[in-house]
Amino acid sequence: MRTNPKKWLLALIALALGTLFPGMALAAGPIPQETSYGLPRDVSADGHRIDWLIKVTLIFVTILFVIMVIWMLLAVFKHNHKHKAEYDHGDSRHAIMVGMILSAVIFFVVDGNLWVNATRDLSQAFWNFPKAEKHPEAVRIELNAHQWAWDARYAGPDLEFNTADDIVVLNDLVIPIDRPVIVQLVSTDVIHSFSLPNFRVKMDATPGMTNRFWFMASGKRAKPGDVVEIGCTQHCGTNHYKMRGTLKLLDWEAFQLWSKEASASSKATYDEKSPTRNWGWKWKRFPNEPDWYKQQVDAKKRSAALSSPTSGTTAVATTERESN
Ligand SMILES: [Cu+2]
Repeated sequence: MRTNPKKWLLALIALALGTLFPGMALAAGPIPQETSYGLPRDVSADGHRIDWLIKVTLIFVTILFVIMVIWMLLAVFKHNHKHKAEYDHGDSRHAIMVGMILSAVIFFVVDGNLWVNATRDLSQAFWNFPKAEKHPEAVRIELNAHQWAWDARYAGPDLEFNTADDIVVLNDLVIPIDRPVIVQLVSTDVIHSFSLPNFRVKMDATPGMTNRFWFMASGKRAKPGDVVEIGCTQHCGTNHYKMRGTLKLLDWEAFQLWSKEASASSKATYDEKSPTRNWGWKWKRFPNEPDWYKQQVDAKKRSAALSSPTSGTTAVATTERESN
């Protein structure tokens, strides 16, 4: 019986679609739940980009795997004792051309797809810091990795880092949903790696460097009160396993309330001699990063000016200075 190539192609396409569609159905439906198989549940705005790359690459390599297995089976069953063996070194023009064309197709389709889409994802999302920075309600966090915990710091109401009203937490972070979170990450001892599997985000904490990344929880994929895991993905010593933290997701109002309370209690217990409190730094401005502090102060002035009875003159003054 002859194998029908059309039938095989259809079977492969069906397999490919079957792998793709469960993910798509989840993305469009209700908030996905954690399962004990597959990828960790995605709660982020951009994690689906990484998942797409993984799924498509899985489909490509599955197709290649099936083709290779069929090819080997054909070789086993077609070339048997019924005919005399023919030897060649594989250096004929035909053999070299087939090898090169096949390699080129795999390289340009599988690796090319990864390269083009990963580059696009980096520029549109993961390395698109201006997108996060221009959001007026973006949350900034300073993160200090050390053996064996994560110290995190939020600026507090004075909008300045390393002051008495900073919120300082250990291992358990809180962020708002649908607001970008920008993190500056350092390490005080060895290399650690801050990992948020549910956001498809990971960044090394390297001694002597300030590394940055940003991410955002999506209201379409997570609900307020959800808690996801933080892990260290760089083996960093005996108690590496202890660097498990949590990230709690709140809606914007609840987050503001939490910040207010956490800042008040941090301020009340502030001890300037405590090394666990005073490890922060002035928010580092990377090239082309707008002056966040100035922006926030200006925004506060603007809203104060608008709500005051003599708003006219102050608002004009602010606008004039901006246009200069
Ligand atoms: Cu670590």
